[in-house]
Amino acid sequence: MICKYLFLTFILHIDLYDASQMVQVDRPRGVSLTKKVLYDPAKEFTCFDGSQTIQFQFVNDDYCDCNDGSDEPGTSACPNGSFHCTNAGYRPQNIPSSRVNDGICDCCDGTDEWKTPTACANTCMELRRAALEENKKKMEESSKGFALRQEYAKTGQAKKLERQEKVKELQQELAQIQLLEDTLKTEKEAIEIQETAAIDEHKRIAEEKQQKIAHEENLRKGAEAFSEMDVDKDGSLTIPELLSHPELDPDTSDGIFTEEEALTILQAGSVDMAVFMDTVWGAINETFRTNIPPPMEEQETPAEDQIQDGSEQEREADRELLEEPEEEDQDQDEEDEDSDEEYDDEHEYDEDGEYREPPVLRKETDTSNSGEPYDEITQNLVNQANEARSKFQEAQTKKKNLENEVESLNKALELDFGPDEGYQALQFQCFELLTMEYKYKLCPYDKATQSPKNGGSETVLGRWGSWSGPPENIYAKMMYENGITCWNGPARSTEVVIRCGMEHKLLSVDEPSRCAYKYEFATPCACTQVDPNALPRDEL
Ligand SMILES: [Ca+2]
Ligand SMILES: [Ca+2]
Ligand SMILES: [Ca+2]
Ligand SMILES: [Ca+2]
Repeated sequence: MICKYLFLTFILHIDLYDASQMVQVDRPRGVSLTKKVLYDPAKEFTCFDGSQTIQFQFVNDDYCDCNDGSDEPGTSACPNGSFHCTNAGYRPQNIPSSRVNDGICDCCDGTDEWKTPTACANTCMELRRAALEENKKKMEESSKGFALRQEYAKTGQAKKLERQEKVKELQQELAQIQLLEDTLKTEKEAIEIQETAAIDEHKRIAEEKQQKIAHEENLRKGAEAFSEMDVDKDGSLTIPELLSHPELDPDTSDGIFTEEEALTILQAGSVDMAVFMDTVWGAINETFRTNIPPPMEEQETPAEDQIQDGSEQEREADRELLEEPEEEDQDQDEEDEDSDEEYDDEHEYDEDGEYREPPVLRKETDTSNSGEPYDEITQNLVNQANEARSKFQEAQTKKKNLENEVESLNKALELDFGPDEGYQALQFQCFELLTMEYKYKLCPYDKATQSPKNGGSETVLGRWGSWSGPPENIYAKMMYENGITCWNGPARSTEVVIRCGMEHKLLSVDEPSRCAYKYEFATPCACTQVDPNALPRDEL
Protein backbone atom coordinates (compact mmCIF):
# COMPACT_ATOMS: atom_id res chain seq x y z
CA MET A 1 0.00 0.00 0.00
CA ILE A 2 2.72 2.45 0.97
CA CYS A 3 4.46 1.51 -2.19
CA LYS A 4 1.45 2.36 -4.33
CA TYR A 5 1.02 5.60 -2.50
CA LEU A 6 4.60 6.62 -3.21
CA PHE A 7 4.20 5.72 -6.82
CA LEU A 8 1.10 7.91 -7.07
CA THR A 9 2.77 10.91 -5.48
CA PHE A 10 5.62 10.38 -7.86
CA ILE A 11 3.22 10.63 -10.83
CA LEU A 12 1.47 13.64 -9.30
CA HIS A 13 4.83 15.31 -8.88
CA ILE A 14 5.54 14.96 -12.59
CA ASP A 15 2.02 16.03 -13.52
CA LEU A 16 2.56 19.19 -11.54
CA TYR A 17 5.62 20.02 -13.63
CA ASP A 18 3.70 19.16 -16.73
CA ALA A 19 0.71 21.35 -15.85
CA SER A 20 2.76 24.42 -15.00
CA GLN A 21 4.47 24.35 -18.43
CA MET A 22 7.12 26.51 -16.79
CA VAL A 23 6.32 30.06 -17.66
CA GLN A 24 9.71 31.39 -18.53
CA VAL A 25 8.80 34.96 -19.18
CA ASP A 26 9.11 36.08 -15.58
CA ARG A 27 12.78 35.11 -15.15
CA PRO A 28 15.87 35.56 -17.29
CA ARG A 29 16.77 32.78 -19.69
CA GLY A 30 18.79 29.94 -18.17
CA VAL A 31 17.82 30.74 -14.56
CA SER A 32 16.30 28.08 -12.39
CA LEU A 33 13.14 28.73 -10.43
CA THR A 34 15.07 28.60 -7.16
CA LYS A 35 17.49 31.31 -8.29
CA LYS A 36 14.78 33.54 -9.74
CA VAL A 37 14.77 35.86 -6.71
CA LEU A 38 18.42 36.71 -7.34
CA TYR A 39 17.48 38.23 -10.71
CA ASP A 40 15.12 41.18 -9.95
CA PRO A 41 14.71 43.45 -12.99
CA ALA A 42 13.76 46.30 -10.67
CA LYS A 43 17.18 46.23 -9.01
CA GLU A 44 20.80 46.25 -9.97
CA PHE A 45 22.37 42.80 -10.28
CA THR A 46 25.13 41.70 -7.94
CA CYS A 47 27.37 38.91 -9.16
CA PHE A 48 26.94 35.76 -7.01
CA ASP A 49 30.55 36.04 -5.88
CA GLY A 50 29.86 39.63 -4.83
CA SER A 51 32.69 40.90 -6.99
CA GLN A 52 30.54 43.45 -8.89
CA THR A 53 27.17 45.07 -9.06
CA ILE A 54 25.94 45.92 -12.55
CA GLN A 55 22.83 47.39 -14.09
CA PHE A 56 20.20 44.73 -14.70
CA GLN A 57 20.34 45.40 -18.46
CA PHE A 58 23.79 43.79 -18.49
CA VAL A 59 22.31 40.48 -17.45
CA ASN A 60 22.23 38.17 -20.45
CA ASP A 61 23.62 40.89 -22.72
CA ASP A 62 26.02 38.34 -24.15
CA TYR A 63 28.97 40.04 -22.46
CA CYS A 64 30.62 38.43 -19.47
CA ASP A 65 30.71 40.92 -16.58
CA CYS A 66 30.91 38.66 -13.52
CA ASN A 67 34.00 36.53 -12.87
CA ASP A 68 31.71 33.69 -11.80
CA GLY A 69 29.61 34.00 -14.97
CA SER A 70 26.43 34.64 -12.98
CA ASP A 71 25.37 37.60 -15.13
CA GLU A 72 25.13 35.42 -18.25
CA PRO A 73 22.95 32.42 -17.27
CA GLY A 74 21.33 32.31 -20.71
CA THR A 75 24.26 32.90 -23.08
CA SER A 76 27.63 31.36 -23.75
CA ALA A 77 29.46 34.61 -23.01
CA CYS A 78 31.07 33.42 -19.76
CA PRO A 79 33.39 30.42 -20.00
CA ASN A 80 32.44 29.22 -16.51
CA GLY A 81 28.71 29.94 -16.73
CA SER A 82 25.93 27.49 -16.21
CA PHE A 83 22.65 27.22 -18.13
CA HIS A 84 19.56 25.78 -16.53
CA CYS A 85 17.01 23.99 -18.65
CA THR A 86 13.64 23.36 -17.09
CA ASN A 87 12.93 20.29 -19.20
CA ALA A 88 9.28 20.44 -18.19
CA GLY A 89 7.91 16.93 -17.72
CA TYR A 90 11.37 15.44 -17.33
CA ARG A 91 14.34 16.17 -15.09
CA PRO A 92 15.73 19.72 -14.98
CA GLN A 93 19.34 20.03 -15.99
CA ASN A 94 22.27 22.40 -15.60
CA ILE A 95 24.69 22.42 -18.53
CA PRO A 96 27.90 24.41 -19.06
CA SER A 97 26.98 27.65 -20.81
CA SER A 98 29.43 26.82 -23.59
CA ARG A 99 26.77 24.43 -24.85
CA VAL A 100 24.25 27.19 -25.31
CA ASN A 101 23.59 27.73 -29.00
CA ASP A 102 26.40 25.40 -30.01
CA GLY A 103 24.16 23.61 -32.50
CA ILE A 104 23.80 20.52 -30.41
CA CYS A 105 20.59 19.73 -28.55
CA ASP A 106 21.58 19.30 -24.93
CA CYS A 107 18.33 19.97 -23.12
CA CYS A 108 15.32 17.80 -23.92
CA ASP A 109 13.15 20.92 -24.09
CA GLY A 110 15.57 22.39 -26.67
CA THR A 111 15.91 25.68 -24.77
CA ASP A 112 19.72 25.64 -24.95
CA GLU A 113 19.43 26.27 -28.69
CA TRP A 114 17.13 29.30 -28.33
CA LYS A 115 18.66 31.17 -31.27
CA THR A 116 17.20 28.56 -33.62
CA PRO A 117 14.01 27.43 -31.92
CA THR A 118 13.23 24.91 -34.64
CA ALA A 119 16.59 23.11 -34.33
CA CYS A 120 15.61 20.93 -31.38
CA ALA A 121 12.35 19.09 -30.89
CA ASN A 122 11.06 18.80 -27.34
CA THR A 123 11.75 15.21 -26.35
CA CYS A 124 11.02 15.64 -22.64
CA MET A 125 7.68 13.89 -22.72
CA GLU A 126 9.20 10.95 -24.55
CA LEU A 127 11.98 10.71 -22.01
CA ARG A 128 9.45 11.04 -19.25
CA ARG A 129 7.43 8.14 -20.59
CA ALA A 130 10.54 6.01 -20.93
CA ALA A 131 11.64 6.93 -17.40
CA LEU A 132 8.22 6.15 -16.04
CA GLU A 133 8.26 2.84 -17.85
CA GLU A 134 11.70 2.11 -16.46
CA ASN A 135 10.56 3.06 -12.98
CA LYS A 136 7.51 0.93 -13.30
CA LYS A 137 9.65 -2.01 -14.38
CA LYS A 138 12.03 -1.45 -11.51
CA MET A 139 9.20 -1.23 -9.07
CA GLU A 140 7.62 -4.36 -10.42
CA GLU A 141 10.90 -6.18 -10.18
CA SER A 142 11.48 -4.85 -6.74
CA SER A 143 8.00 -5.90 -5.81
CA LYS A 144 8.49 -9.41 -7.23
CA GLY A 145 11.91 -9.60 -5.61
CA PHE A 146 10.36 -8.59 -2.34
CA ALA A 147 7.74 -11.30 -2.67
CA LEU A 148 10.56 -13.81 -3.20
CA ARG A 149 12.39 -12.34 -0.25
CA GLN A 150 9.38 -12.93 1.93
CA GLU A 151 9.41 -16.57 0.87
CA TYR A 152 13.11 -16.83 1.70
CA ALA A 153 12.46 -15.11 4.99
CA LYS A 154 9.76 -17.60 5.84
CA THR A 155 12.05 -20.50 5.00
CA GLY A 156 14.93 -18.89 6.85
CA GLN A 157 12.89 -18.34 9.98
CA ALA A 158 11.59 -21.90 9.84
CA LYS A 159 15.16 -23.14 9.38
CA LYS A 160 16.31 -21.14 12.37
CA LEU A 161 13.55 -22.56 14.52
CA GLU A 162 14.32 -26.01 13.26
CA ARG A 163 17.97 -25.59 14.14
CA GLN A 164 17.15 -24.25 17.57
CA GLU A 165 14.79 -27.15 18.20
CA LYS A 166 17.37 -29.61 16.94
CA VAL A 167 19.98 -28.18 19.29
CA LYS A 168 17.61 -28.56 22.22
CA GLU A 169 16.82 -32.11 21.21
CA LEU A 170 20.48 -33.01 20.77
CA GLN A 171 21.37 -31.47 24.09
CA GLN A 172 18.83 -33.68 25.81
CA GLU A 173 20.25 -36.63 23.96
CA LEU A 174 23.71 -35.52 25.01
CA ALA A 175 22.69 -35.40 28.65
CA GLN A 176 21.39 -38.94 28.37
CA ILE A 177 24.43 -40.24 26.59
CA GLN A 178 26.58 -38.56 29.23
CA LEU A 179 24.76 -40.49 31.93
CA LEU A 180 25.12 -43.66 29.94
CA GLU A 181 28.80 -42.98 29.35
CA ASP A 182 29.36 -42.44 33.08
CA THR A 183 27.58 -45.69 33.89
CA LEU A 184 29.48 -47.59 31.24
CA LYS A 185 32.75 -46.10 32.45
CA THR A 186 32.05 -47.23 35.99
CA GLU A 187 31.14 -50.69 34.75
CA LYS A 188 34.19 -50.83 32.57
CA GLU A 189 36.49 -49.78 35.37
CA ALA A 190 34.98 -52.30 37.76
CA ILE A 191 35.41 -55.19 35.37
CA GLU A 192 38.87 -53.99 34.40
CA ILE A 193 40.02 -54.19 38.00
CA GLN A 194 38.98 -57.83 38.04
CA GLU A 195 40.45 -58.38 34.62
CA THR A 196 43.79 -56.87 35.57
CA ALA A 197 43.95 -58.93 38.73
CA ALA A 198 43.15 -62.12 36.84
CA ILE A 199 45.67 -61.37 34.10
CA ASP A 200 48.34 -60.50 36.67
CA GLU A 201 47.67 -63.77 38.43
CA HIS A 202 47.79 -65.60 35.14
CA LYS A 203 51.10 -63.98 34.38
CA ARG A 204 52.48 -64.70 37.78
CA ILE A 205 51.65 -68.38 37.45
CA ALA A 206 53.01 -68.48 33.93
CA GLU A 207 56.21 -66.79 35.04
CA GLU A 208 56.63 -69.16 37.93
CA LYS A 209 56.15 -72.05 35.60
CA GLN A 210 58.66 -70.66 33.19
CA GLN A 211 61.17 -70.01 35.93
CA LYS A 212 60.75 -73.56 37.10
CA ILE A 213 61.27 -74.84 33.58
CA ALA A 214 64.31 -72.62 33.17
CA HIS A 215 65.71 -73.82 36.45
CA GLU A 216 65.20 -77.46 35.52
CA GLU A 217 66.69 -76.82 32.13
CA ASN A 218 69.71 -75.29 33.77
CA LEU A 219 70.12 -78.27 36.05
CA ARG A 220 69.75 -80.63 33.11
CA LYS A 221 72.36 -78.75 31.14
CA GLY A 222 74.63 -78.65 34.16
CA ALA A 223 74.36 -82.39 34.59
CA GLU A 224 75.00 -82.88 30.88
CA ALA A 225 77.98 -80.57 31.03
CA PHE A 226 79.36 -82.44 34.01
CA SER A 227 79.08 -85.82 32.38
CA GLU A 228 80.56 -84.47 29.19
CA MET A 229 83.52 -82.99 30.99
CA ASP A 230 83.95 -86.02 33.22
CA VAL A 231 85.68 -87.82 30.40
CA ASP A 232 86.75 -90.86 32.38
CA LYS A 233 83.28 -91.12 33.89
CA ASP A 234 84.59 -91.57 37.42
CA GLY A 235 81.99 -89.17 38.86
CA SER A 236 84.65 -86.57 39.55
CA LEU A 237 85.59 -83.54 37.48
CA THR A 238 89.31 -82.86 37.59
CA ILE A 239 91.44 -79.95 36.51
CA PRO A 240 92.84 -81.75 33.42
CA GLU A 241 89.26 -82.64 32.43
CA LEU A 242 88.22 -79.03 32.80
CA LEU A 243 91.18 -77.90 30.69
CA SER A 244 89.73 -79.76 27.67
CA HIS A 245 87.25 -76.89 27.46
CA PRO A 246 89.40 -73.90 26.46
CA GLU A 247 86.32 -71.69 26.12
CA LEU A 248 86.19 -71.67 29.92
CA ASP A 249 89.52 -69.83 30.12
CA PRO A 250 88.61 -66.85 32.35
CA ASP A 251 91.47 -64.79 30.92
CA THR A 252 92.25 -65.38 27.26
CA SER A 253 94.87 -62.62 27.05
CA ASP A 254 97.67 -65.06 27.88
CA GLY A 255 96.49 -67.37 25.10
CA ILE A 256 96.40 -70.43 27.33
CA PHE A 257 94.02 -72.02 29.80
CA THR A 258 96.27 -72.75 32.72
CA GLU A 259 95.87 -75.20 35.55
CA GLU A 260 95.85 -72.25 37.98
CA GLU A 261 92.99 -70.73 36.10
CA ALA A 262 91.17 -74.09 36.11
CA LEU A 263 91.75 -74.29 39.83
CA THR A 264 90.12 -70.89 40.40
CA ILE A 265 87.06 -72.27 38.68
CA LEU A 266 86.86 -75.63 40.46
CA GLN A 267 88.23 -74.25 43.78
CA ALA A 268 89.49 -77.77 44.38
CA GLY A 269 91.53 -80.45 42.65
CA SER A 270 88.35 -82.19 41.67
CA VAL A 271 84.61 -81.87 42.33
CA ASP A 272 81.78 -84.33 42.26
CA MET A 273 78.48 -83.60 40.53
CA ALA A 274 76.83 -82.19 43.65
CA VAL A 275 79.62 -79.71 44.36
CA PHE A 276 79.84 -78.91 40.65
CA MET A 277 76.16 -78.00 40.54
CA ASP A 278 76.43 -75.96 43.74
CA THR A 279 79.55 -73.95 43.13
CA VAL A 280 80.90 -74.36 39.61
CA TRP A 281 78.08 -74.60 37.07
CA GLY A 282 76.63 -71.21 37.91
CA ALA A 283 79.96 -69.55 37.10
CA ILE A 284 80.55 -71.30 33.78
CA ASN A 285 77.10 -71.99 32.33
CA GLU A 286 77.33 -68.85 30.21
CA THR A 287 80.66 -69.73 28.63
CA PHE A 288 80.45 -73.49 28.50
CA ARG A 289 80.22 -74.98 25.00
CA THR A 290 79.38 -78.59 24.45
CA ASN A 291 81.69 -80.60 22.23
CA ILE A 292 78.96 -83.11 21.46
CA PRO A 293 77.12 -82.46 18.24
CA PRO A 294 73.38 -82.27 18.86
CA PRO A 295 71.21 -85.18 17.69
CA MET A 296 70.29 -85.12 14.01
CA GLU A 297 66.61 -84.23 14.40
CA GLU A 298 67.40 -81.07 16.35
CA GLN A 299 69.80 -79.84 13.70
CA GLU A 300 68.61 -77.03 11.58
CA THR A 301 67.99 -78.25 8.07
CA PRO A 302 70.62 -76.55 5.93
CA ALA A 303 69.34 -74.46 3.07
CA GLU A 304 69.28 -76.32 -0.23
CA ASP A 305 72.11 -74.42 -1.80
CA GLN A 306 74.17 -74.37 1.35
CA ILE A 307 76.48 -77.23 2.14
CA GLN A 308 77.78 -77.05 5.64
CA ASP A 309 80.68 -78.96 7.01
CA GLY A 310 80.79 -80.48 10.45
CA SER A 311 82.43 -77.56 12.16
CA GLU A 312 79.90 -75.12 10.80
CA GLN A 313 77.11 -77.33 12.02
CA GLU A 314 78.72 -77.34 15.41
CA ARG A 315 78.90 -73.60 15.49
CA GLU A 316 75.30 -73.47 14.37
CA ALA A 317 74.35 -75.75 17.22
CA ASP A 318 76.39 -73.67 19.62
CA ARG A 319 74.66 -70.54 18.46
CA GLU A 320 71.29 -72.14 19.02
CA LEU A 321 72.26 -73.04 22.51
CA LEU A 322 73.58 -69.56 23.06
CA GLU A 323 70.46 -67.89 21.75
CA GLU A 324 67.99 -69.98 23.63
CA PRO A 325 68.22 -68.21 26.98
CA GLU A 326 68.27 -64.82 25.26
CA GLU A 327 65.02 -65.62 23.51
CA GLU A 328 63.48 -66.44 26.81
CA ASP A 329 64.60 -63.09 28.14
CA GLN A 330 63.06 -61.34 25.19
CA ASP A 331 59.77 -63.04 25.85
CA GLN A 332 59.99 -61.85 29.37
CA ASP A 333 60.54 -58.26 28.20
CA GLU A 334 57.61 -58.36 25.84
CA GLU A 335 55.45 -59.56 28.62
CA ASP A 336 56.46 -56.63 30.75
CA GLU A 337 55.81 -54.18 27.95
CA ASP A 338 52.38 -55.64 27.38
CA SER A 339 51.41 -55.24 30.95
CA ASP A 340 52.74 -51.66 30.94
CA GLU A 341 50.57 -50.78 27.98
CA GLU A 342 47.50 -52.14 29.64
CA TYR A 343 48.26 -50.16 32.72
CA ASP A 344 48.73 -46.95 30.69
CA ASP A 345 45.47 -47.47 28.81
CA GLU A 346 43.52 -47.67 31.99
CA HIS A 347 45.14 -44.57 33.32
CA GLU A 348 44.38 -42.52 30.21
CA TYR A 349 40.81 -42.61 31.33
CA ASP A 350 41.42 -42.25 35.01
CA GLU A 351 43.49 -39.07 34.93
CA ASP A 352 41.17 -36.63 33.27
CA GLY A 353 37.78 -36.69 31.64
CA GLU A 354 39.16 -35.63 28.28
CA TYR A 355 38.36 -37.69 25.28
CA ARG A 356 41.24 -39.63 23.84
CA GLU A 357 41.67 -42.05 21.04
CA PRO A 358 40.16 -45.28 22.23
CA PRO A 359 42.76 -47.89 23.10
CA VAL A 360 43.17 -50.94 20.96
CA LEU A 361 41.05 -53.73 22.35
CA ARG A 362 42.85 -56.58 23.97
CA LYS A 363 42.84 -59.71 21.97
CA GLU A 364 39.94 -61.99 22.67
CA THR A 365 42.41 -64.68 23.65
CA ASP A 366 45.68 -63.23 24.71
CA THR A 367 48.31 -65.89 24.41
CA SER A 368 51.19 -63.61 23.50
CA ASN A 369 52.45 -63.40 27.07
CA SER A 370 53.59 -66.93 27.57
CA GLY A 371 51.94 -68.95 24.89
CA GLU A 372 49.73 -70.04 27.72
CA PRO A 373 46.04 -69.54 27.01
CA TYR A 374 44.00 -67.95 29.78
CA ASP A 375 42.03 -70.20 32.03
CA GLU A 376 38.31 -70.04 31.57
CA ILE A 377 37.62 -67.58 34.37
CA THR A 378 40.31 -65.15 33.20
CA GLN A 379 39.20 -65.44 29.59
CA ASN A 380 35.64 -64.72 30.64
CA LEU A 381 36.77 -61.62 32.49
CA VAL A 382 38.79 -60.47 29.48
CA ASN A 383 35.75 -61.01 27.27
CA GLN A 384 33.52 -59.10 29.66
CA ALA A 385 36.05 -56.29 29.93
CA ASN A 386 36.36 -56.12 26.14
CA GLU A 387 32.63 -55.82 25.85
CA ALA A 388 32.50 -53.15 28.54
CA ARG A 389 35.27 -51.22 26.80
CA SER A 390 33.55 -51.52 23.47
CA LYS A 391 30.23 -50.29 24.90
CA PHE A 392 31.98 -47.41 26.62
CA GLN A 393 33.76 -46.45 23.43
CA GLU A 394 30.54 -46.66 21.49
CA ALA A 395 28.94 -44.22 23.92
CA GLN A 396 31.97 -41.96 23.68
CA THR A 397 31.84 -41.94 19.89
CA LYS A 398 28.14 -41.24 19.92
CA LYS A 399 28.66 -38.40 22.35
CA LYS A 400 31.45 -36.95 20.22
CA ASN A 401 29.24 -37.10 17.12
CA LEU A 402 26.38 -35.39 18.95
CA GLU A 403 28.74 -32.71 20.18
CA ASN A 404 29.99 -32.11 16.65
CA GLU A 405 26.45 -31.84 15.38
CA VAL A 406 25.50 -29.36 18.09
CA GLU A 407 28.63 -27.36 17.35
CA SER A 408 27.88 -27.05 13.65
CA LEU A 409 24.24 -26.16 14.36
CA ASN A 410 25.32 -23.50 16.81
CA LYS A 411 27.76 -22.14 14.24
CA ALA A 412 24.92 -21.85 11.73
CA LEU A 413 22.73 -20.20 14.35
CA GLU A 414 25.43 -17.63 15.01
CA LEU A 415 25.45 -16.52 11.36
CA ASP A 416 23.61 -13.28 10.59
CA PHE A 417 21.04 -14.09 7.91
CA GLY A 418 19.61 -10.61 7.94
CA PRO A 419 16.77 -9.02 9.90
CA ASP A 420 14.24 -11.49 8.47
CA GLU A 421 16.54 -14.54 8.12
CA GLY A 422 16.10 -14.34 4.34
CA TYR A 423 19.81 -14.66 3.55
CA GLN A 424 19.71 -18.18 4.95
CA ALA A 425 18.71 -19.06 1.38
CA LEU A 426 22.29 -18.30 0.29
CA GLN A 427 24.00 -20.62 2.74
CA PHE A 428 25.54 -23.73 1.19
CA GLN A 429 25.17 -22.24 -2.31
CA CYS A 430 27.81 -20.99 -4.72
CA PHE A 431 27.41 -18.55 -7.60
CA GLU A 432 29.79 -18.25 -10.50
CA LEU A 433 30.80 -15.59 -12.98
CA LEU A 434 32.97 -16.29 -15.99
CA THR A 435 35.22 -13.57 -17.31
CA MET A 436 37.70 -13.74 -20.17
CA GLU A 437 40.34 -15.40 -18.01
CA TYR A 438 38.79 -16.51 -14.78
CA LYS A 439 35.95 -18.22 -13.10
CA TYR A 440 34.91 -16.27 -10.02
CA LYS A 441 32.87 -17.87 -7.34
CA LEU A 442 30.93 -16.61 -4.38
CA CYS A 443 29.84 -19.08 -1.76
CA PRO A 444 27.98 -16.86 0.71
CA TYR A 445 28.91 -17.38 4.37
CA ASP A 446 31.89 -19.39 3.18
CA LYS A 447 34.33 -17.91 0.69
CA ALA A 448 35.04 -16.02 -2.50
CA THR A 449 37.37 -17.66 -5.00
CA GLN A 450 38.99 -17.26 -8.36
CA SER A 451 40.26 -20.00 -10.63
CA PRO A 452 41.69 -19.97 -14.14
CA LYS A 453 38.94 -20.54 -16.67
CA ASN A 454 40.83 -23.33 -18.36
CA GLY A 455 41.34 -25.29 -15.18
CA GLY A 456 43.87 -24.92 -12.44
CA SER A 457 43.89 -24.44 -8.75
CA GLU A 458 41.46 -22.22 -6.94
CA THR A 459 42.66 -19.07 -5.22
CA VAL A 460 40.73 -18.07 -2.14
CA LEU A 461 39.97 -14.36 -2.39
CA GLY A 462 38.57 -14.23 1.11
CA ARG A 463 36.66 -16.15 3.71
CA TRP A 464 33.38 -15.06 5.21
CA GLY A 465 33.93 -12.26 7.67
CA SER A 466 30.85 -10.17 8.31
CA TRP A 467 28.23 -7.85 6.93
CA SER A 468 30.02 -4.61 6.25
CA GLY A 469 27.56 -2.08 4.87
CA PRO A 470 27.15 1.41 6.36
CA PRO A 471 25.46 1.67 9.77
CA GLU A 472 22.09 2.51 8.24
CA ASN A 473 22.15 -0.71 6.21
CA ILE A 474 24.88 -3.15 7.18
CA TYR A 475 23.31 -5.71 4.82
CA ALA A 476 24.37 -3.66 1.80
CA LYS A 477 27.81 -5.30 1.76
CA MET A 478 29.54 -8.50 2.74
CA MET A 479 33.18 -8.78 3.59
CA TYR A 480 35.31 -11.83 2.86
CA GLU A 481 38.75 -11.63 4.46
CA ASN A 482 42.01 -13.48 4.94
CA GLY A 483 42.27 -15.02 1.51
CA ILE A 484 45.51 -16.33 0.06
CA THR A 485 48.25 -13.81 0.70
CA CYS A 486 49.46 -11.94 -2.34
CA TRP A 487 53.08 -12.37 -3.20
CA ASN A 488 54.87 -9.74 -1.19
CA GLY A 489 51.54 -8.22 -0.30
CA PRO A 490 48.46 -8.41 1.87
CA ALA A 491 46.00 -11.26 2.21
CA ARG A 492 43.35 -11.12 -0.48
CA SER A 493 39.95 -9.80 0.50
CA THR A 494 36.64 -9.39 -1.28
CA GLU A 495 33.88 -6.90 -0.70
CA VAL A 496 30.51 -7.98 -2.03
CA VAL A 497 28.04 -5.23 -2.83
CA ILE A 498 24.50 -6.53 -2.53
CA ARG A 499 21.71 -5.34 -4.79
CA CYS A 500 18.07 -6.17 -5.17
CA GLY A 501 17.50 -8.54 -8.06
CA MET A 502 14.96 -11.06 -9.24
CA GLU A 503 17.38 -13.93 -8.67
CA HIS A 504 20.61 -14.72 -6.85
CA LYS A 505 23.31 -13.75 -9.30
CA LEU A 506 26.94 -12.74 -9.30
CA LEU A 507 26.80 -9.66 -11.54
CA SER A 508 30.36 -8.40 -11.77
CA VAL A 509 33.86 -8.71 -10.39
CA ASP A 510 36.50 -6.04 -10.15
CA GLU A 511 39.86 -5.60 -8.47
CA PRO A 512 39.87 -1.89 -7.65
CA SER A 513 43.12 -2.15 -5.75
CA ARG A 514 45.69 -4.90 -5.64
CA CYS A 515 44.41 -8.04 -3.92
CA ALA A 516 41.19 -6.27 -2.87
CA TYR A 517 38.34 -7.59 -4.98
CA LYS A 518 34.86 -6.25 -5.38
CA TYR A 519 31.91 -8.41 -6.33
CA GLU A 520 28.48 -7.19 -7.21
CA PHE A 521 25.77 -9.62 -6.24
CA ALA A 522 22.04 -9.46 -6.86
CA THR A 523 19.53 -11.27 -4.72
CA PRO A 524 15.83 -10.94 -3.92
CA CYS A 525 16.92 -10.97 -0.28
CA ALA A 526 18.01 -7.34 -0.73
CA CYS A 527 14.68 -6.16 -2.20
CA THR A 528 12.59 -3.90 -0.05
CA GLN A 529 8.94 -3.12 -0.36
CA VAL A 530 9.28 0.61 0.11
CA ASP A 531 12.55 2.08 -0.83
CA PRO A 532 12.22 5.77 -1.82
CA ASN A 533 15.85 5.74 -2.96
CA ALA A 534 15.00 3.10 -5.52
CA LEU A 535 12.61 5.56 -7.21
CA PRO A 536 14.52 8.28 -9.02
CA ARG A 537 11.82 10.78 -8.17
CA ASP A 538 14.24 13.61 -7.57
CA GLU A 539 15.81 13.10 -10.94
CA LEU A 540 12.56 13.78 -12.78
CA1 LIG B 1 26.63 40.71 -19.19
CA1 LIG C 1 23.57 23.08 -27.19
CA1 LIG D 1 86.77 -87.70 35.96
CA1 LIG E 1 94.28 -68.25 30.49
